[in-house]
Parts: sequence; structure tokens; C-alpha cells
Amino acid sequence: MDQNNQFDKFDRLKIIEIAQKFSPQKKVADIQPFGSGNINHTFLVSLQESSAKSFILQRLNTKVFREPKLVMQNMRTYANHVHDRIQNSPLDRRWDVPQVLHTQQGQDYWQTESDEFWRSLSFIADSQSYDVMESIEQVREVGYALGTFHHLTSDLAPERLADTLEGFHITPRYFRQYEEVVAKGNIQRSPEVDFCLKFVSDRKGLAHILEDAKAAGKLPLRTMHGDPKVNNILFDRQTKLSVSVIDLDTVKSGLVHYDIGDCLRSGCNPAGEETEQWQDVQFDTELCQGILQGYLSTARSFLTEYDYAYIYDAVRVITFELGLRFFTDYLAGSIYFQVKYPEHNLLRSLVQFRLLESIEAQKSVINKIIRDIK
Ligand code: ADP
Ligand code: GN1
Ligand code: MG
Repeated sequence: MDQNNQFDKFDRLKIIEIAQKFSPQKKVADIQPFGSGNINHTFLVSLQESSAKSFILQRLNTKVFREPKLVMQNMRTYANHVHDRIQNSPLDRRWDVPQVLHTQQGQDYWQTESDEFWRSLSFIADSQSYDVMESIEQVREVGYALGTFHHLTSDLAPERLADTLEGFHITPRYFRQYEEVVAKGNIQRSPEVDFCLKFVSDRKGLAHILEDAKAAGKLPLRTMHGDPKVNNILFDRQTKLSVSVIDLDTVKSGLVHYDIGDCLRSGCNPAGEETEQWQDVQFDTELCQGILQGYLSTARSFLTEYDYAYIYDAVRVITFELGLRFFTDYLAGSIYFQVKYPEHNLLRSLVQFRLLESIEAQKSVINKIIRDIK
């Protein structure tokens, strides 16, 4: 299988065979690549019985998640916690958690002879995700979804979750990795690369803001999602309400600010993070207000004064961090994020850096939105 989720006949038959392990009773009809994630390979599995429910099959990227069994352990801890919490105090609307499917041997994964790690999840019924937000109603739902995730896990002690990806969202660490890659030399210069090098050098100071606040005890460790960009939130096709937060591989102990920042970064960029028109990228402050309204409708109860004080920093730090991660990966030869062409990660970093410039230019508007919404 190549990096772009393309697969040939041989792959297809092999993947169908693997999918069958998670469906001991019903025969698999077909598999199709699904979604647009940058890390794992995702397939939608359909079954021959037309009334039977399709499910999701994923090959976990074990270069990223080196201990995939811990990822599954966290998913269980999370799912059990949320199940109990909703049983004890039901939400006033539909909310689903993907169920992990088991093989006939009772395992929640299938490991191949060549050590590929596969798992299956129930398909969240009648749902769909979007790569780019289209309306205020939609972004309010995105905010609601993240707020609900934080609300439901606010009493899940973060120590109960394993660290599935060491260094994930520790911005100074990404900065050190960047410096190491640059120090190796061999950088192919171009106007875009020079722009990024200068951009990062001008904003070094950003990398420490959230980690310093954590060290000073201003921001506590909580259970965080780690990756709540908009296409990891599912919407009900009929009601258009958000119904689930998926992609639970990075649920672990951390700062909820990385989540809030990531949700704003991805939700307030109407051009989307894959646009080729990077120079036109803008941070939309109306969408920002919508996301925060939705978020606070469920998350207000556990936020402190410091939490509010760091929301603006959260959005600029995470945007910087992601731009830095894409740029470093480009310089290192695109070994982490899946790419469709050699300059893909460079373009992605330009999009994030341009978004950050737009955030910086609207600092006072964003801070006013945060003040008014508290
Ligand atoms: P990645 O880590 O590669 O981003 P995801 O877990 O986010 O993988 O899955 C990729 C896409 O597949 C999602 O954006 C979503 O569209 C779809 N998807 C994943 N899991 C489910 C599920 N349980 N139900 C419905 N759709 C899903
Ligand atoms: C990756 O897996 P996916 O595509 O939802 C990445 C996130 C980035 C995101 C940018 C484990 O998310 O951190 O913000 O790409 N996930 C991991 O699109 O690194
Ligand atoms: Mg995803």
C-alpha cells in the first residue's frame, strides 16, 4: 500500500481478509479507503448482508504509535468512563462513542506476520465528518463536541491514561527537533523555505508559553483529546448536530489548551489546512466566537480564570506548533505525516504560518471575544 491510501488488488484481498477477522459471523463484501487522516490508514468495510452495519477498519501507524496496545488500553479506559458517566447523568441529546470490535479470539486488534497492527471500530451511524467548516451553526457544534468531550472526562484522572505518544504537544520539544534537523544542513533553499526559516526564528519565544504556564502551576494536567481538529468530529447527517469525537489515539494527560487551540485553529480557517492558496489564508473571528460559544455551553463549569487567560495563547501556540511540525517533517524528508507529493508538508506549513500571521493581526479582536464570552 502506498502512502496515499491507494491500494492494488493484492492489498485489497489482504485487507478484506483482515477485515473478516473482526466479523466472524458475517461475510465482508468490500473495503474502501475512507476519510482524510494524516496518520493512520482507514477503510470502510461493507458486509454482504445488506442489512448488516458497515464498520471501520484501521491500520494504526506504528511508526508514530510505537506501543499500539497502549492505545487500545486508553480507548477502553476512555470508553468505559464515558459510558458510566452518561449512565449516571445522561446528556440531553445523542452522543456516541465508537465501540472497539473484537476478533473471534476476543482480541481488540489483529497483528499480521509483518507486525502491521489493525483494529476495527463500529461506524457511528448516519454520521459524517467535514474537512472545512461551512457555517456558524456547524462551528458551534464543533465547540459543543469538544466541550462535551472535556465535560465527560473532567473526572477521568489523567494518570489513568498511558502516554501513547511521548512528547506529543510539548512545543519546546518540537522546536528542539527542528533545530536538530536544521543543524544537519543539506537544506534545499527556496523563497518558501527561506520564509519559513525566518518565520520560525522570529517566533522562537512562542514555543514555551503553555509549558511555562504548566510548570508555574497555572494550567493543570487534565485528560485531553490531543487531536480535535474538525474532521475528527462527527455530525448526524439528518439533524446536523455533532454526535461524536473520534480519533482517540492521543487521548492522554495534557493541557486542554492544546485541544482548544487545535479546535480553533482548524475550525476558523475556511480555506482549510490543505489549500494551495496559502497566501489567502485567514483566521475567521466570527467562527472563533461560534466555536467558543459552543465550547462554553458545556465546558464552563470547570474552567478557571487562568484557563481563560491562556485561550489566545493556546490558538497561536498550537498553530505555530503545527506549522513547525509540518516544516520540520518537510526538511527531514516527510517521515511522519502522509504526503501526496514532495512539497506537501512545506505547503501545509505555509498555510499554518499564514494563519498565525492572521491570528496575530487580530489579537485584540480575539481577546475581546474571549473577555465578552466568559
Ligand atoms: P487518522 O488518525 O488517520 O486521522 P481517524 O480515526 O481520524 O484517522 O479516521 C479517519 C476518518 O475516518 C475520520 O475523519 C472519519 O471521517 C472516519 N471515521 C473514523 N472512525 C469513524 C467511526 N467510528 N465512525 C464513522 N467514521 C469514522
Ligand atoms: C494529524 O491523524 P490526524 O490526521 O487526525 C496529527 C495531528 C495534527 C493533524 C494536522 C497523531 O491528525 O497532531 O494536528 O494531523 N496527529 C498525530 O492535520 O500526529
Ligand atoms: Mg483523524
